Amino acid sequence: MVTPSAVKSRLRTQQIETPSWAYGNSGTRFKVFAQPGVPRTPEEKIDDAAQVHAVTGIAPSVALHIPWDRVDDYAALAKYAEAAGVRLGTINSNVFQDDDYKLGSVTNPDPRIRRKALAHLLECVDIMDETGSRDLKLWFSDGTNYPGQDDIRARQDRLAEALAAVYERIGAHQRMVLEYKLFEPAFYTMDVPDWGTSYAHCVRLGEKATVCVDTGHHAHGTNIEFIVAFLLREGKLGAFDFNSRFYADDDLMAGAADPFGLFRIMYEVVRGGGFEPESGVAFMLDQCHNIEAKIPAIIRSVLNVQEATAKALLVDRDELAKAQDSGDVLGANEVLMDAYHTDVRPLLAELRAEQGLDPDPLGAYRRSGYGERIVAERVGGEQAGWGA
Ligand code: PSV
Ligand code: MN
Ligand code: MN
Repeated sequence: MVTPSAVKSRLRTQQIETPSWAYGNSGTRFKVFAQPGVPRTPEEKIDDAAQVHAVTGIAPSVALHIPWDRVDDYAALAKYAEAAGVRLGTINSNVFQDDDYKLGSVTNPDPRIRRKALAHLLECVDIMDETGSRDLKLWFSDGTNYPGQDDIRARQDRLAEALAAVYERIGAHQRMVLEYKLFEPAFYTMDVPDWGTSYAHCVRLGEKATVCVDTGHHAHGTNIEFIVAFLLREGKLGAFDFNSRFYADDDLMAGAADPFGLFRIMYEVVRGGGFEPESGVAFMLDQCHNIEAKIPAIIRSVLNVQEATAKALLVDRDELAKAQDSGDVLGANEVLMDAYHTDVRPLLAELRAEQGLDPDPLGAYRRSGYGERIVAERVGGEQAGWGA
């Protein structure tokens, strides 16, 4: 029997990192829709992230993307974040936006471009030293578009070489998390297309290298919770990039398209010990809000992850094990579905009240007037955002 107070006490430890780029303007390759009031600087993105934390209580850190969040003094930026009530989290490297990277970054056939990409990754580790960040997130857009375009094996060798150089550089308390993606921008081969490729590289590198599961980066029908269970069992699940998708890498609000899928993932996280703070699994959002208001959408996403987690924690694992061990197929399924069908919103409202938060985070944000204030104040200047 799982008690509501046991669920609440575990939920008190939850932390979900929000991505700086989700606060800025974004769009698709067809159009970027500018919204009034979006941040013009990394500091303003941090201010927005602090609002999300203030009303949810579970989003205490913000991930940076370099060079989108380039500043002269990262230690000062870390202090700024602290004063705003959040901290700087994962550093996301970006070796996909320069013209030089047309044929790849660390796997490019041209050694000059490989050196340039590696230098960027190493610079990201320097930045981590200044911000105090634990994790370096590596995502490579590298791949090929046509059969025969480049040597698939040679590209793996180049990738391994770059990863080893970064691994060598990271400190004892730092980690690298290697993200994979099935396709896009490359459409024939991606050099890190799936969890298996990421896992194999991470195993070779050592214990400071783990896999990042971005929920939008799989083929249709992929059982993501199986991947989660497997990686946790191997001690190789490092991080999540949560978002929701219908078709490809849609980057919609986590839990929007398939809340049941998010629940199934969170159940395996809980089951495999990934929800224990010592597990080191980082829970991050990686989203873009193209047509909806950004800060409320990020609040909604954080709450969706929290709701899925509450339901996962509600699963009566003793009852489940009994049903599983006795081969009671329908009974076992019912235990899981009972938890999923529970309306956890009253429990979460109660938890927030106990924590001195408004039970209704979205309402609290709307009533704060912050949204109107940033529209009035943030006029002029370049709007920082995806690709800025
Ligand atoms: C790539 O699609 C990705 O998921 C990676 O995490 C990038 O860092 C992020 O999106 C932003 O482009
Ligand atoms: Mn991602
Ligand atoms: Mn993505």
